Amino acid sequence: MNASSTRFWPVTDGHCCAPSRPAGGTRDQTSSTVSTTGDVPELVRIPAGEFVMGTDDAEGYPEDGEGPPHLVALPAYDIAPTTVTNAEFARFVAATNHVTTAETLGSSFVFAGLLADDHPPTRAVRSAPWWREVEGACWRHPEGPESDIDDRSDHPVVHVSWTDAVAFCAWSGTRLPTEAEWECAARGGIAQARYPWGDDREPEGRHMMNVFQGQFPEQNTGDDGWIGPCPVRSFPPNGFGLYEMTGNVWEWCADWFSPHAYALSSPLNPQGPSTGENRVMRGGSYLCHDSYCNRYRVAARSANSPDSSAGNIGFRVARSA
Ligand SMILES: [Cu+2]
Repeated sequence: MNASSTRFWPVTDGHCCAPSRPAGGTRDQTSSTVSTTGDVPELVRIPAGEFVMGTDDAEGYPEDGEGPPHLVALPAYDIAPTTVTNAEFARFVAATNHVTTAETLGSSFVFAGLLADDHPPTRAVRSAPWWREVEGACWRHPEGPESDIDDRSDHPVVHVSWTDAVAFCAWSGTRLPTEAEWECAARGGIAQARYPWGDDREPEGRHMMNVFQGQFPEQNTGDDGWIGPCPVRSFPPNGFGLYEMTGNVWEWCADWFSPHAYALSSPLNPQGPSTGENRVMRGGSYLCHDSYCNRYRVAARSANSPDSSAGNIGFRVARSA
């Protein structure tokens, strides 16, 4: 990272490993004008049942409202095995001419370590200066206008807002998973484990997800094989056959976020708070690091304003069975 190219941007704030746009604006906007005849990705059926949601893990963040563990019952639902890829999102845009929030606003947030050394000066997020506001960054140009996704068709689409994700869902006849559906899916049928595969982050020294190794944020050793996002299906699936439920990119969920959500929620198919400022994001990203933010656990929670976008936020779709 080049400190001399940093100007601090006081308007916004950094949350966890992802920066936020101020709440407001198109906050409640959902797209209702697109058709529902799009390509529906092949989804995985999660049978009706109960699971224990949340954790009191000592490594967790109680202030995020990760606990207490509580029993939740869900009807059967379907969920995508991977996050939506650039190829899938491109088909949606070709069919609908959807313009993303980042394209409308003219910028999005890029991790400084992924910018070319000769990238022009960028504004940094004050509380998280490794995030740079890059003009022209969007899903087609993840590191700004000079970059492209020509060799990233199987990568997660990124720089998509919650609003963009909901528009994709409407087109494809799907919806975002609720936070409870997401966590049930991420657990892969294993009760109260820390990760989708168990409690050991690197069983027998094997990397099971794309997160940050090294000295955050200066030096990513890429021991897991990746510095930035990786193609979907790069790591083994969980017990439900779902890929990259943790690491790689944050995933938007349907719910409004509240740290008190679990105390107020129904044990039967909870839908989250009825209102709020930020939407839930789950799963962590390639920037999560145990020294700074270990939100790559299945119970970890984060949130962002519905207009926010960054190079580490994507989504996967779901559907009621
Ligand atoms: Cu994080």
